[in-house]
Amino acid sequence: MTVAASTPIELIQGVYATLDEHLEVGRRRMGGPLTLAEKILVNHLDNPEDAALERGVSYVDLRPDRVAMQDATAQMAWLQFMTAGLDEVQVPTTTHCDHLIQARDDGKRDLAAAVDGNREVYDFLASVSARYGAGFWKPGSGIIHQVVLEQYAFPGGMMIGTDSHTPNAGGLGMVAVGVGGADAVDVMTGFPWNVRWPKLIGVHLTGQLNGWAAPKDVILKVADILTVTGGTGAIVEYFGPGARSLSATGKGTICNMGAEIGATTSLFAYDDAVSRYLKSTGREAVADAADAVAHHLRADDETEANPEAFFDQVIEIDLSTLSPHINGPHTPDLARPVAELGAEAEREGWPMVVSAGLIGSCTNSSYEDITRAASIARDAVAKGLTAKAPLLVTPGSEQVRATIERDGLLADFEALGARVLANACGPCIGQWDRQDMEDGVPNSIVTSYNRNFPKRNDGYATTHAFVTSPETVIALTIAGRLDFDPASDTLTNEAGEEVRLAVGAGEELPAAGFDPGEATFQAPPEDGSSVEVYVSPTSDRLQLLTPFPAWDGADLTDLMVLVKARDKCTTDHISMAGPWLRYRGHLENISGNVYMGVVNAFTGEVGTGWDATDGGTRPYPEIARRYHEAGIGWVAIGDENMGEGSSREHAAMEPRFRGAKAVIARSFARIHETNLKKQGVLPLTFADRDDYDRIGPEDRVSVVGLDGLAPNTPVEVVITSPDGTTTSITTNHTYSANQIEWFKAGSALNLIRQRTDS
Ligand code: MIC
Ligand code: SF4
Repeated sequence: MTVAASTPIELIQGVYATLDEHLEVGRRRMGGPLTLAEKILVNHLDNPEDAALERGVSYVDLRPDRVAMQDATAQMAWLQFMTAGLDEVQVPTTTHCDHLIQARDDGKRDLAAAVDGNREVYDFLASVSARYGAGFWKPGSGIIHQVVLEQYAFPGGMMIGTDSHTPNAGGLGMVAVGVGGADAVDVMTGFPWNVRWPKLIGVHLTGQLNGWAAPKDVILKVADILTVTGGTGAIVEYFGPGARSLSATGKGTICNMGAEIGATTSLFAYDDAVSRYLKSTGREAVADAADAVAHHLRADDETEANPEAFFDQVIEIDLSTLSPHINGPHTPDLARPVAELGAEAEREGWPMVVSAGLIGSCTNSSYEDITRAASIARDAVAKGLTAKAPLLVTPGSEQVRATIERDGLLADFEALGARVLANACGPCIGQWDRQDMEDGVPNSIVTSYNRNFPKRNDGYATTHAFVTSPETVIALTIAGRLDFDPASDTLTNEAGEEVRLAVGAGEELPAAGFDPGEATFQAPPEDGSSVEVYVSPTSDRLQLLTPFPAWDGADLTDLMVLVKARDKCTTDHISMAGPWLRYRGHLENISGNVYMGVVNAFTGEVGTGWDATDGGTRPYPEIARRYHEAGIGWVAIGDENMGEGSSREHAAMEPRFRGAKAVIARSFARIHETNLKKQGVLPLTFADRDDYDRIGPEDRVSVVGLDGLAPNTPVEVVITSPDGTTTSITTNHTYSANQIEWFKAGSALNLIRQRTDS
């Protein structure tokens, strides 16, 4: 298999060739017209005739067209793949270096420092990709999702990626889903990808954006309506005249941040805007192929005419009346119009002064985003204004960077005093060596990113992060205050005059075409078998994996409660990013952060708990290590939406490695739940949500009757309190029959090993 810098037209034609036949099967089986999501899913079913298609209930096997992985998750995925004993990936796969570059000075210097500091990891990823036939995008090439949008995504395709924002490619009409590394390894080793047949949420867009409103505001509004759990288990499909009025990259922004509502993915239909984008990024042949099957690359007309009959839930948004929004702090679904933020900040005591503005991330770093923000910068400079706070800009890809440099847009930002960082995630994932602020000082930042959990950007718990569109970021940074509404307020310039910022004027695509910039793609050799993949036994950043032991067939008895989490417990709370990204390829070392950010439900303290071995209080990672060394099994208890956020499977592998047997929560985020299952840890939910309150710090927990573990059958959990009284409670699980085999084998990977060995 050849893996190139873009998806070969033959692959795309192959996907389109089966549409007629498969969609007929789909219409017959589902009894009528299909939504776009259903069309793409049916066309990728391993077995369209027989798969059980019960929304939100049955599991199906799918055959994605591609796999993409970013450096922070790819390390663990490749380490797992290496143990499968195959010679080559079975599906086109790419590795992208974007998460490990720290923002400090400027793009050039930061990139050089990263190449130097991460050499061992980059060498590993480059060689492992070459060895097994995958494409490699070097550091500096850009953020995975922007590169995928520019090179690999195609309408009607399906891909999985080891990053929760993989749905970005939904902007081009692709079903693109974020998964843990073990799911990626299934597909890379030639097995189907197993997922629950999704529910469908339709978002009907009418009207047209105007004034300061941007595509970002659509998803900020949807997040407000659905909250961080409202999209769980669902694909969100956008349709209607308003959808067709948006640019392809604008659609990408909306799909990208659908990760924040827990959606499996989000999706737009193929239309003229997508065609224009494909052509502008050098993919005329893809646009022509899509034109030939265009009727299959949008929902059947009946679904738009009568959406309630086809979607489980329908949301109406009129773009003409949508006002600019800003969400946060601390959660991406706390929304309000920009005009109302000042009053709320005043009421809540959030710092009114903006201490930094950050533009970029995979959500908002397209050419159009940057042109809109740059036009505001230009206008501000012309009107005698400067930015009141530091402004940092990260271009999404080398192609975007080279193009905006050529078109003079970087200069517009620099004239306002902005710093342009490397084409990478940077401060979005805590890779920000922030010099202008100290920990402990309450401050507010505005970003065009998608996540804003505490400590996410600069590692400081006292930073309040608000997410909004790039144009609102730049306006609030110029004003230096949260209580500035660019649509109605004025600013005083150097000459003492009152001036108003002009609405941003974006260009959808560069008139002079894209400048590809530096060549940063490395194709694998024809035959990679002689490429050496080196992992030093003394490395502190990479460690070969030892398979987890299989289940011994006995019930899990007398487990300690290592941690009981209160409130939000995202993957950032379970396995922090920032400085810990360094250890993403070393399971033992990264386990040094396990549950570090969790709020202890018993004490309210962050990251510490009761150690049963001596009754002391210690940081969770230390207790976990001590339990591991003493061979003590344990459980973790969670509240709602346990494991919200990232796809990082470290949040499941670390507990597994340290001896977790089960995680019992009120509810789980999709990817985290799957990651736990894949790694052999039981994710259970309280049948009675109040049972969460029954669990005390010194209780012992037994999960019993496991030899009868079966789909749709509750699992009994017995809680023994220190005085010996026992309480039996009921928990539920979402295992399918096949997935139970993962638990029995000790991990899903152990099963793959058994199969590839035989
Ligand atoms: C994120 O935005 O949280 C990340 C970093 O991109 C993660 C992946 C990771 O933890 O490596 C994600 O969203 O999946
Ligand atoms: Fe990178 Fe941030 Fe996007 Fe995650 S959300 S992929 S860290 S830019």
